[in-house]
Amino acid sequence: MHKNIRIKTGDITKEQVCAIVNAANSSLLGGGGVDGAIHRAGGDAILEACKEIRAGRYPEGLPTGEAVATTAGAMDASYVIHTVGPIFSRCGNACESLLASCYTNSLNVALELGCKDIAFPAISTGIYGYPKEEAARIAYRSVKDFLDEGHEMTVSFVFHNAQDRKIFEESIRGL
Ligand code: AR6
Repeated sequence: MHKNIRIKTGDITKEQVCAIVNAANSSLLGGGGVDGAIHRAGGDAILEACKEIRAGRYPEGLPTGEAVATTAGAMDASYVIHTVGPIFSRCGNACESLLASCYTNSLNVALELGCKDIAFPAISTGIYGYPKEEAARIAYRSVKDFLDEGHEMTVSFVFHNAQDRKIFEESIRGL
């Protein structure tokens, strides 16, 4: 395990880090899963900031694999970095590179914000149906490659339950 990677079980909205990542959809206007939890915990300020992003930089919605930052509203984190994971049944040959882009682009946004720590949920592995084992390997490799470039960042993977955490830990063994 890379020395700057942490694996946790819990609610990502409670993380006391500079940035938490949201597994959003391209509308940026909220949804279920971790997206719903983040908007509920952070309050209206997040939705307002997302609407501004839609009105400005991304009128057609945030493309899959891209990442943008907003306030974290009432949460302890300073920022939410919204990224859109691929829908597994629709991404074909591009699934792996799109999911890797979610992690890499989110990390680069965190870097631009001056963050030294960031927490990720298991992007695309809920409603978007990405197989958890494969998603784990892609997530871990993307983060490890970024850290191996020498960036100073502590990265947490936060799983909603112990079973998902176990799948992740077993899937990345030996990487
Ligand atoms: N803390 C940490 N992880 C969580 C939390 C939480 N509070 N809540 C759920 N998870 P999903 P996706 C886990 O479905 O697959 C939304 O409607 C969950 O157990 O949230 O990328 C969006 O608006 C799972 O392991 O995201 C999009 O439309 C992981 O977060 C769509 O779902 C991701 O599951 C995105 O689907």
